[in-house]
Amino acid sequence: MALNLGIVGLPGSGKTTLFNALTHGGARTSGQRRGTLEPNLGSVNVPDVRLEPLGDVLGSAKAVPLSINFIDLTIPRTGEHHGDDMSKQVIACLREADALVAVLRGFNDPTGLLPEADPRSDAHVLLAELQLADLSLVESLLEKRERAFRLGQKEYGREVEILKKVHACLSEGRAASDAGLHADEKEELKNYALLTLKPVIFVVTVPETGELEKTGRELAELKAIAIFGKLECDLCELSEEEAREFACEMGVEESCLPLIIRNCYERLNLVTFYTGNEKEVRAWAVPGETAALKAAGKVHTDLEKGFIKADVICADELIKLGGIAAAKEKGLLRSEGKEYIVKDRDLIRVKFSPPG
Ligand SMILES: Nc1nc2c(ncn2[C@@H]2O[C@H](COP(=O)(O)OP(=O)(O)O)[C@@H](O)[C@H]2O)c(=O)[nH]1
Ligand SMILES: [Mg+2]
Repeated sequence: MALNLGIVGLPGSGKTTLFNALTHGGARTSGQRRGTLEPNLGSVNVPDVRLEPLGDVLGSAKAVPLSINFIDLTIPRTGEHHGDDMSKQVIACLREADALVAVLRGFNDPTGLLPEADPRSDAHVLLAELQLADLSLVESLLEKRERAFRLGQKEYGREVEILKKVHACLSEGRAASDAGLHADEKEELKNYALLTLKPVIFVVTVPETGELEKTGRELAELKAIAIFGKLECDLCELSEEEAREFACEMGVEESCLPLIIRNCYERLNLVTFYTGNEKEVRAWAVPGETAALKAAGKVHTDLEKGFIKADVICADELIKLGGIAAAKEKGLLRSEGKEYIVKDRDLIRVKFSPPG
């Protein structure tokens, strides 16, 4: 199952350029098509140095890395869009997003149509737009649920209480994540995919010369990552070696894909685990503190339903030992139950009773 990241930002902030750099896609940038709200979709594999050696020791025919789906979507300022219901459209597109990558423009618009770069102010505008989209959704939900509750559908009582809390928070201009909801309350609202409940990773697209330090300092409070969007996009046209040389010359230490992946893992507190047999070895990501049973369910619902136990070993250890047989011999393949908390780099083989 892939990780879904929504690239959001104001028009002209460099989203499509970043999207192209990340996916090596050829989506048109807004210089070429200003004003469209059509999202771009693209997918990339998460580079993983363990996957191949792990496949080798397991004798797997193929290796399947974790993939990340990117969706590139413009969030227009209120009043700039003419669609009938912008907030619904945006929320629908970002429903599946596990996190948002918010792109802030740190370079000055070459066409001069946009105001001078002010990433901090753009961050406020962007967050305000996300809050407004949520507020509009929560208002209409609250109205419907309160009416249903008054008319006797008492099962909505709890949801109404939670929605009221969120509504109070959003109407004060704060994010739903500031409403102090407990995990089970968030779970209750899960289907509504509130944008301001999603983790946000701020990215500033900086000019190729100067400013970086200043921007970096200013944006420390947002924990923003600075990237050379345009430069990295241009690097896609070069061969790998040329690109590396050029990036080195320009002082780009880490390219935007690994940088964003790393931040995403940190922010979402993700751990990687592996499954593997002769057919394939595959990487998965789950939030830290996930129990083996839930992780098994991520792989396949049958594994969760019929879960008996899981054989577990750290992938690095298995690679060093050279295979499952050696691990068993040395007694290093542990047998764990459903409550076992999955650790980063675990290889997990679930024993289950097939349904039916
Ligand atoms: N100097 C500079 N220009 C950029 C950067 N990222 C995007 N641009 C330019 O800004 C314009 C808008 O970029 P685009 O990716 O279409 O923005 P979007 O509307 O957010 O998708 C294009 O002309 C890009 O070439 C960057 O990191 N540095
Ligand atoms: Mg665009």
